[in-house]
Amino acid sequence: MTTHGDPATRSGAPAVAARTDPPDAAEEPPATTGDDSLPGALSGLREAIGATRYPLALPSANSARHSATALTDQLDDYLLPRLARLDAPLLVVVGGSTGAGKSTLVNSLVKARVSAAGVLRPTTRSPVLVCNPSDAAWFRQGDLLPGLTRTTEPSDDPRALHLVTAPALPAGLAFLDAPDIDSVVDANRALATQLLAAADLWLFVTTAARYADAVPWELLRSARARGAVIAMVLDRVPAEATDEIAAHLTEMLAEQDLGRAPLFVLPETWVDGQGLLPEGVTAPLADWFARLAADVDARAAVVRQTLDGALAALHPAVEDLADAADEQLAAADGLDERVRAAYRGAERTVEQGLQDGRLLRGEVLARWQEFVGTGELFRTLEARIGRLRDRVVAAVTGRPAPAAELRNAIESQLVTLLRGVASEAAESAYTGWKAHPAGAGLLDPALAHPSADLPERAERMVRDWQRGVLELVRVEGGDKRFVARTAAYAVNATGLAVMIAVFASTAFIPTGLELATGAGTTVAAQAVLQAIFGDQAVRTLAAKARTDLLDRVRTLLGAEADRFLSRTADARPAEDAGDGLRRAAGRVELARHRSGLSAADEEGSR
Ligand SMILES: Nc1nc2c(ncn2[C@@H]2O[C@H](COP(=O)(O)OP(=O)(O)OP(=O)(O)O)[C@@H](O)[C@H]2O)c(=O)[nH]1
Ligand SMILES: [Mg+2]
Repeated sequence: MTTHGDPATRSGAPAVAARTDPPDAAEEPPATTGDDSLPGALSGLREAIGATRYPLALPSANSARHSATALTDQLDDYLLPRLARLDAPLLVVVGGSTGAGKSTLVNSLVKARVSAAGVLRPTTRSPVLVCNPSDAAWFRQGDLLPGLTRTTEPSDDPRALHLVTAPALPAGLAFLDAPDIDSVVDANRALATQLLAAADLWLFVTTAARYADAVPWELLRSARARGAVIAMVLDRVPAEATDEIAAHLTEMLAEQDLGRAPLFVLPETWVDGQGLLPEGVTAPLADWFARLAADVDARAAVVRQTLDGALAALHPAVEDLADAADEQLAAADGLDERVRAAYRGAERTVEQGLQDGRLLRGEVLARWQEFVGTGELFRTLEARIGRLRDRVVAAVTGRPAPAAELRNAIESQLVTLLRGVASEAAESAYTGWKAHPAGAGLLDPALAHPSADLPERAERMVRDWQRGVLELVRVEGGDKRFVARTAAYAVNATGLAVMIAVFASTAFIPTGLELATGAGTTVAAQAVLQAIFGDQAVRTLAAKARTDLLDRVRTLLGAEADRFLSRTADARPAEDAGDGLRRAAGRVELARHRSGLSAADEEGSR
C-alpha cells in the first residue's frame, strides 16, 4: 500500500478546520430564561424540529421532511450523546460503494472476520460495530445511535447493530462497517447516510473502478460542508494504474475542497483463506489509526472538528426548515383565502337576493297574493288599517287560510337559493384548491358538492328563522297598534308580512301585486300594504329579521366552508413555527460559540 501525497500532511493527524466567526451581537437571539447550555439549546432545537410538520405538497416540503428526520436522528444518534461524553471512543464509520471491500478492510484492520464479506451485492445490511473489549460497555449502553438494537449475533435487520470486540483493535477507536451508500436497497442507503451522520471520522472506501461515481461524491460534498473529518481509501488499484488513478482522484478531491483528507491507496491483492488482506497492504492505514488511537489530543481534535462542524451545519439546515415552515403557513393561508372568497361570494349572493326582490317570485308571490287576497292578513290587523279592512272585506273570497302555504313557499324558496349558492361555492373552492399543488392533495371528490345533509340543515335553519321572526313579532311588536295582542294568528300574519318585507327590503311593496285577482282587491291590497310596509315598526322588525337570517346563513355556509378549512387547519404548522426554529437554531449557534468547541475558540480562551 502507498500513501499518496506528502505523508506528513496527508496521513498525519487530520488537520482541524479554521473556525467560523461568532455571530454579530446584533444577530444574537434574545436571551432566554431557558437552559442556554449547548445540550440544553440542542434539546430545544430538537423539540422545535419535532413540533413542525410539512404536510402540504409544496416543492420544499419533501426535502424539509427528510432533513427534519435526518437532523433529529443526528441529534439523537450523535450530537447529544457525543456532547455528553467528549472522551468516548472515536467512532470511524466505514462507508462507500457496494463491493468496494469495506467489510474486508474492517476485518483486515482488526485482524478478525467480524463482518461478513461476500460476492453477493449488497452483502452488509445490518451495521457491524467493532471495538476493543475495554470500550464495549460504552457502545453497548446505547447512548450513541439509540434507535439501533444491540445484538451479539450477525443479523440482516437494518435496525440492529451487531457489536463485536476485537483485541487487535486499539482502545479508544471503533469501526462501524456500514451498508453501501449507493445501494439498490433503500433501507441500506438511508441507514448508511444515518450512520455517516453519527461518525467522528468518515472512512470512505472506493475502488479504481468506482471512484468517479456520483453518489459518493454527493455524500463527500455534504460531509465537507459539515466540516466532518474524512479519510479516503482507494481500494483494489491495479499496480500498473496506481499513479494515474491516484493522481486523478487527488485532483478530484482538491476540486471538491477535500484536498486535506488523507488518501490511502491500496493495491489489488488476494485475500487469504480468512478473507483478510495481507498485513503489508493494510499496514500504513493500520499505523495511521494506531497513531490516532494513541494520541489523545489528536483524537479529541477529530471529535471536536466533526462535532463543531455538525453543530455549525445545523443553523443553515434549520433556516431551510424555517423557510419551508413559513411556506407551509403561507400556502395554508392562500388555500384558506380561496375557500373564504368562495363562501363570501355565496353570502353576498344571498344578501343580494334579499335586496333585489328575486325571492318574491313564483310560488312565494302567488302564495302571498293568495294570503293577501283572502283577507287573512287584513283580518288580523286592526286600528289604523281597520277601516281599510272594512272596505276590502267584501272583496275577499271565502277560501281557506293560506298562511301555511305561504310559509312553506318562503321556506322552499330560501332553501333553493341556499342550495344554489352552496353548490357554487363548493365548486369554486374545489376548483381553486385543485389548481394549487398543495390544495389538490387535500381534496376528496365529495368536496366538489355541498354536504349531503345541507338541504336538511337549510330547511331546519329557515324554519328556525321563521320561528325567530314570530318570536320577534311577539316580543317587539306585541304592543304595536297593528297587532292584535291576544290573537296568535295576528302574530302569525304579521310575522309573514315581516318575512315578505325582508325579501323586499328595498321596495316596501312587493312587486307584482297588481297581478292579484280582482281590481278592488288589488287597490285595497296596495293600500293596506303601503300602510303596513310603510310603517316604521314593520321596517324595524324586517331589518332585525334580515340580520338574523343573514347570521344564520353565515353559520350554515361557515359549516360548509369548514369542510375545507379543517383540512388546512390540520395541515398548518403553528403560526410562529418558522421563527421558533430560527430562534432555537440561534440559541444553538450562540451556545456553540460559547462552548469553545472549535479549536480557535479554545485558543482564544486560553
Ligand atoms: N481480490 C480481492 N478481493 C477483494 C478485495 N477486497 C474485497 N474483496 C472481495 O470483494 C468482495 C466484496 O467485498 P466486501 O468486503 O464484502 O465489500 P463491501 O464493500 O463490504 O460490500 P457491501 O457490504 O455489499 O457494501 C468480497 O468477495 C471480497 O472477498 C481485494 O483487495 N482483493
Ligand atoms: Mg460489507
